[in-house]
Amino acid sequence: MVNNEPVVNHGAALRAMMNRPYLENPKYDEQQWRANREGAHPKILEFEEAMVRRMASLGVPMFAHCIVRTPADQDAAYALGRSRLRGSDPYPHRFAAVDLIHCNRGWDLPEMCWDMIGHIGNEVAKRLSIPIVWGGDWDGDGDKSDQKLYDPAHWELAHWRMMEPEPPHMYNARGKLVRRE
Ligand SMILES: [Ca+2]
Ligand SMILES: [Zn+2]
Repeated sequence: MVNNEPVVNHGAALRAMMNRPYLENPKYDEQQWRANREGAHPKILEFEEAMVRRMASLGVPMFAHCIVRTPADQDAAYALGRSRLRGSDPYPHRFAAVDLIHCNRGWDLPEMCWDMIGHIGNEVAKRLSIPIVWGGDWDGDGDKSDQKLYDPAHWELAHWRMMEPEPPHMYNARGKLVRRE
């Protein structure tokens, strides 16, 4: 059996991402509520919340840069070349995906850091029993050379293509499910 687990220097990766004082900065809190959560699937929000909290416990400030994109947002992302999908296509950020980035460095992290984030995210998802797909290794086989797109900030519910977006009125401003009909 071949061990495809990537070799990650967690100490160096962690040091490159840590910024404990920033976790107390009001800007950190402000960043947490920037993304549009309206209509997001509760499982992606549960994952996002747990992941941000887990990274903060390690001293690493992260936030959800993007959760829900409306069809118009998706068309804009397509026009800017940020996505290959149009608003009329099925697309994961309709309700089932999150882009998690570093609060100070955004996407600008070395690959060893993304590897560590990927590893921790998969652990968090497993603990919550949420089947998740990471954009740093889409098929989850530990091999990053077998994919066309490397998008390590991106996480999506594994079976979103078989799910329906929930009506937005069932959610409060923080994206929490408030009632079911
Ligand atoms: Ca792979
Ligand atoms: Zn994404």
